[in-house]
Amino acid sequence: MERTLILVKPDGVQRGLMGEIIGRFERRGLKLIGMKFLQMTPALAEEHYAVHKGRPFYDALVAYITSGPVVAMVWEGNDAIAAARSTIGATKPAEAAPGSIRGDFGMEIGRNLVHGSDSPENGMLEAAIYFSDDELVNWSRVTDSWIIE
Ligand code: IDP
Ligand code: MG
Repeated sequence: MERTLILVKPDGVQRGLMGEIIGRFERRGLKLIGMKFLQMTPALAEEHYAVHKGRPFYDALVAYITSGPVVAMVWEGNDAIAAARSTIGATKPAEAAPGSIRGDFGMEIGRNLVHGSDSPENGMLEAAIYFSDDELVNWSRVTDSWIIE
């Protein structure tokens, strides 16, 4: 089972799209195992986006992600990384497929609504930035046999 760390970024929260965005992962068939609503600190933003440090957009990215509260979630599933990233859509919303979150709600790369981990390894690492082991819930979903063959 892969895990992906998903954030509803501050624009998604401010625009009243939390339920809409969370519902898309839920309907897709990913299984939620952790969720919290939090204000990111600059230190947390730097840890999350360490890979982008030094890029020209880095300061704006940290300002964006700390500009208001976010929803942090861990979703689990076979191929959770790829499934979540296709539900999210391309990084540039103008190029994201209609039907994806960014393709349906976004216009600009600096306001692209959602984060999703880009590899199984980063899914585990990023989940651990936001959640301790005992904050992640191991539960059985009664619909599993209708979603997983
Ligand atoms: P991803 O979120 O689709 O995985 P990444 O390349 O990992 O995209 O970039 C992380 C985030 O940094 C993007 O979601 C976006 O918010 C921001 N970002 C990436 N490239 C640019 C850029 O060229 N200008 C402004 N913001 C950018
Ligand atoms: Mg990324």
